[in-house]
Amino acid sequence: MQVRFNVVMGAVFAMAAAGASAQDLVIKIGHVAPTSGAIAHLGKDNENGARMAIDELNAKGVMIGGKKAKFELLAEDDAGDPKQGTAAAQKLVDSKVNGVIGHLNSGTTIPASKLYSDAGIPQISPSATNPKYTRNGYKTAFRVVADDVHLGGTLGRYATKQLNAKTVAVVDDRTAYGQGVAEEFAKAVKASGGQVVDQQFTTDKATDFTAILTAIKSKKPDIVFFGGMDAVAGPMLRQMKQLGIKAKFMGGDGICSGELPKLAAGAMDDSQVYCAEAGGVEGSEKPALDKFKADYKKKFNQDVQIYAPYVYDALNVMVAAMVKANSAEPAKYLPELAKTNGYKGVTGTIAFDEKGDIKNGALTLYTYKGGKREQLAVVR
Ligand code: ABU
Repeated sequence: MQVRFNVVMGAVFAMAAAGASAQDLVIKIGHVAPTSGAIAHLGKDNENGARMAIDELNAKGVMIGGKKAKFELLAEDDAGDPKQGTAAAQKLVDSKVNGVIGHLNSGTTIPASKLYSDAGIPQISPSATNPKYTRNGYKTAFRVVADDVHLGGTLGRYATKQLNAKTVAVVDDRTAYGQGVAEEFAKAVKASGGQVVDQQFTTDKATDFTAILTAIKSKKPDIVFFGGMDAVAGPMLRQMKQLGIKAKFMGGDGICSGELPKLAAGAMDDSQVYCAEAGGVEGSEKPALDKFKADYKKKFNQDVQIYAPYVYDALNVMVAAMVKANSAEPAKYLPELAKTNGYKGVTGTIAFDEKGDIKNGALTLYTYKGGKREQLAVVR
């Protein structure tokens, strides 16, 4: 009798802690990103996107299985490290989350995806762009951004055709993302008539690029492409300036943040840096994204870095599938998630292909002027 009383009271206290009533259905959404380390500003941006979605869903009151859903965010920090990524994933699996939004980096998302797949837990990455993530045959893996084939390929063609580059040097940070996007960029440059005159490597923790930049300087490339994140790109731009390298600088979505000018500490000339975000909207879809950005600024007193709107959409797409299935049980809503087609998000219309990739994904090309990101074009 006493045991039963304790079990019941335990459940009551757990619900009270979650701000839920006996009639509520508590739905746990895991979120993983690096909220510590060099790209913590990006990880926090992602987490804010998830909090915004959760707060709105709870305020709106979503009914699932005849009960009012009470969404809880279980936010984990993986520091962008593959080992910490799998540890965070295991923690979420053990907590029996209903779904996961994350991780931010391809290098953490890919190994973690096996754990979620083994546990049958749907996962949507808002930012991991390495193609391998959705090519392992895991039915639980989805992403709402274009992949590195699209990113690197488009940037490579842009370099030769729009920027008229004849020669490029390519640097990557040896991460799953950096290496992948750099390879695709080099492939597209060569295929569109350009020449890769140098290839250098660094790490995602490096701060001194003197040796590789000195080697690159002697080859006089028109463009230096960097496969990696903004926290490394910023100091690299500073050191390019110190060494008198006048080449344009390009990178994928990982460098395409609002923070890059600060990280480069004034070492970016206007229209020197080009990058692409792995998504984008235009025309009638733009007001929704503009509204999201304004709401985000009001709520968090800062601008969106890159991925917060994609996190927000990923979480809402997951919940839309739960509503359609009338269940938050992973096995029940996963088939509805896979069937997502025509979901109108703030980052555009979302549909998944058979691999879990976004269909007809867009890219947004940017340059920087006066220390601010300036949109050039949305391409598909
Ligand atoms: N897509 C750029 C940053 C995240 C990643 O894929 O590692």
